[in-house]
Amino acid sequence: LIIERAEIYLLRLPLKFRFETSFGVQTDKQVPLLLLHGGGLTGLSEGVMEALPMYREETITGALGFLTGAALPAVLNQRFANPEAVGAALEPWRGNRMARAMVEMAAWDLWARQLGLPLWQLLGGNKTEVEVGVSLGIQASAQATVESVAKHAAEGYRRIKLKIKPGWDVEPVRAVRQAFADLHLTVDANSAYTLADVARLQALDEFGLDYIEQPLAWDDLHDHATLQAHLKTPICLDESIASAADTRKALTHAAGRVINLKVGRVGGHSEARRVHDVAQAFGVPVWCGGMLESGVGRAHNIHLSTLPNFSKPGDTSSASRYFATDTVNEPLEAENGLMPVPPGPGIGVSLNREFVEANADYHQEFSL
Ligand code: OSB
Ligand code: MG
Repeated sequence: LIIERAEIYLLRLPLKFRFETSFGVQTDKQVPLLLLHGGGLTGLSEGVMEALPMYREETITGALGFLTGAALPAVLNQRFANPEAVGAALEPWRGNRMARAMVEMAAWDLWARQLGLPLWQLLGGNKTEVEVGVSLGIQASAQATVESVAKHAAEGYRRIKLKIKPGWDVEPVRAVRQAFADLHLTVDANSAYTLADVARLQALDEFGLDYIEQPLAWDDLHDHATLQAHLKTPICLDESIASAADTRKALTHAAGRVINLKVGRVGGHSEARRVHDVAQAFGVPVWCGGMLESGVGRAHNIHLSTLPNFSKPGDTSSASRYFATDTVNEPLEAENGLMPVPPGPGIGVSLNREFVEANADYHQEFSL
């Protein structure tokens, strides 16, 4: 595996919906793309870092500096045995897992394309379609929440996740549960609560939620363990899990009972597989989260979701929900809550170069 040349694109795509979370309101999505060229083929990846460090600490400008100043020079024009070795070349550097993931994931795609095999087979997956749910932003009222849930449940999504924040939690959950007694329902607080809110979070126990996602601080496994001991509902960790080591520590100390696994957050597919395996050893299910990715990131997520311990529906809902035009040519649409794995070599999708080129705020090419 030799990477001869790289390109970075940065685009801003308008979102079809207003996405409100405990962080604030989002109406568009900045999409960093990495192309790695080698042997006449191209591997693709998408970064999940955002403009500002709201979700975790990484930012797009920080990633551009790290990629151009350190990561890309370290991997260009060298011989690697496999994509895992590409990721290992970036291991000496602290943090920056989202930026490292861009390089590692594009290397996986390039390698799979060179071998002529779909990524899911190389990762060790065993499905040709994966179960998906949907993540719904905070709505203006309980009534509007119930209507949005009704629409998406009717589309066949296998689980509905509601974003919550202090002051907007029990009311929408009660309204949805009254309307849909049997729905697989979850909530995601994106770190908005503290241990002082334990009574409020215990009040959610009566609604039969599958899990409560990331109630407490992004960097605080200890407080999550304390909270889990006071809740009947399982805690699902998202922001707090950046590695397989974090997963081991979280599960050893019962800081949660479910893991939201995002390949971009943990540094790439190799580390994602290790997180998956650690969770499996603890008997803990994982599911594939999302970061409002365009088609490139979405295709990676779908391939990863074919591993056996992805035993709960993920957040990779239909691409057409998010964007009028996607970064890839192929539609990525779920039907009856099942997302087909894009067939063909690598991640199975091709870049919509014309659209990407026309919408790029930034484009840079690298070779040594
Ligand atoms: O916490 O899972 C999250 C989107 C952006 C940042 C964080 C999160 C999310 C989502 C949306 O919940 C998942 C998706 O539809 O891609
Ligand atoms: Mg989350």
